[in-house]
Amino acid sequence: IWSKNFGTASPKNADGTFNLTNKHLAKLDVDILYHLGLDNKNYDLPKMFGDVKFVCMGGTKYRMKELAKYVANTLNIDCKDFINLTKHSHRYAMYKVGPVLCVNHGIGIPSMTILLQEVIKLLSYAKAKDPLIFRLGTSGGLDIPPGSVVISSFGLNGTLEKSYDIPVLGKMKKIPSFFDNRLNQELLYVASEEKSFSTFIGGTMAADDFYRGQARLDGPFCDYTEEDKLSFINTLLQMGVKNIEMEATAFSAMTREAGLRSAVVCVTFVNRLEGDQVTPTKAQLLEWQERPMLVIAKYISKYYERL
Ligand code: R2B
Ligand code: URA
Repeated sequence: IWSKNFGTASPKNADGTFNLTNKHLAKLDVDILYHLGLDNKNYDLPKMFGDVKFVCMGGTKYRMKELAKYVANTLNIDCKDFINLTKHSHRYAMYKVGPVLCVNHGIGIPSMTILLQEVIKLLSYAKAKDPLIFRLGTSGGLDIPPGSVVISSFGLNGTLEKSYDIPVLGKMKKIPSFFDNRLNQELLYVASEEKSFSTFIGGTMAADDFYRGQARLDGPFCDYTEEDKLSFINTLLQMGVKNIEMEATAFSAMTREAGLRSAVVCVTFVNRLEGDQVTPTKAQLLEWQERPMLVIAKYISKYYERL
C-alpha cells in the first residue's frame, strides 16, 4: 500500500519538485519568509531543506520539539541539538530531523495558514520532492471516548459547508476541503496496529472559536440552550463529523491548492456529548497527545525504509 506516485492535480515537476502558481513571485529579487525568519537569497534553501519529505505541524512549540525528538528516536537519526530554525522571528518554532520538518502553527486558521503558506513557499524554493504534510492536533470528539484518534476525511466550516472560506478583495472565496482517501487508509492501517486506543476516519469541523463557535456552554457568553447544543452536535454526527478543532478546512484546502498530499490526525480530549470542559489530568493529556505522534512517526518510519 506504500506508494510514491500521488497523481494529484498539481504544478508538480517530473522529479517531484513543485512550482508556485503565483506569477507575481517571479518579479521578486528576494522573497522574505517573514514569519520563518528566512529568505530565498541569503539562505541556501535547497541545501537546508531540499531533502525534506515530511512536514509535521501542530499547535504548540513544545509539542513540536517533543515530536522532533520522538522522530529522531523512531528513525534512529543521531540528533542531539534541537535548534529552532526560525529563531530570528520568534513567532513559530521549526525543527528538522533528517527528512522530517516539525513546525508549530499556533491556534486557529489565521495563525496556521500564515505558517503553512510560508512553509509551502519554503518547500518549493528548496526543491523538496513530493513532500507530505501532516497536522497532528488535539480536538473535541463527538460520541467517541476521549483519547481516541480521528483522521479527517473532510473539513466542515462553521456554517456546515465542506469548504475553507476567506474574504479576498471584499468577496468571499470558498475552497473545497477534502482529504486524500488513500493516504488516510494507509494511516488508519498503521494506527489500527495500536491496540491501546481506537482510531476513526471521519469529518472534522474547523471552528473559528473554541467556545460558542464549538457549541460550548462554558464560555463567558452563551445565547443558546443545552438542547440547542446537543441538537447541533447531533446534526454534525449525522453529517459524519467525528471531531471539532480549529484548522482542518484551511489545512486541506491550501495543501491541495499547492498540489501536496496531506492529512490531519487529531486526538480527542473530551466527548462533547458529555461535556465541554477539558477535565483529564495534565499527565493524561500529555500521554494522549503522543498518539497522533505515534501514528505519524510509525507511518514515516515505514515509508522511510522505502526511500
Ligand atoms: C485544537 O486545539 C486548539 C484549541 O485548544 C486548536 O488549535 C485546535 O485546533
Ligand atoms: N481543541 C479544540 O479546538 N476543541 C476541543 O474541544 C479540544 C481541543
